[in-house]
Amino acid sequence: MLRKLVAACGLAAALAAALAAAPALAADPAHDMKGMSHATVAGEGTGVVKSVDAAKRSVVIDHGPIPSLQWPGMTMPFAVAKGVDMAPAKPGAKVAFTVEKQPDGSFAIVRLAAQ
Ligand SMILES: [Cu+2]
Repeated sequence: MLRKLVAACGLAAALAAALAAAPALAADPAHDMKGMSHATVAGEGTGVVKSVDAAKRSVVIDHGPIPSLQWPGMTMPFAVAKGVDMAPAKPGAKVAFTVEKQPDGSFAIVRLAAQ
């Protein structure tokens, strides 16, 4: 009986915590709407690095299809966003990456990892 009561209390505490957390998520509607009007356009891809220009933070990748962007496979250059480690970008290396549409309409790599 006592054990049941403790369990019930634990559940109540968990519920209270969940309820307390929920308003925190909804409490920033302005931020939410901003996120919606500037919806991020991004996609995940994999491919083979063809060439790298470290100084220009540019990498040419022969990438497979990226369904979320409705891109077929192709070889194309990408800018690599500031702060993204370019170490995995070595000619001939297989990489997995995330591209994100920039304000100017171009796509930049925002995540780059050896595959
Ligand atoms: Cu492409």
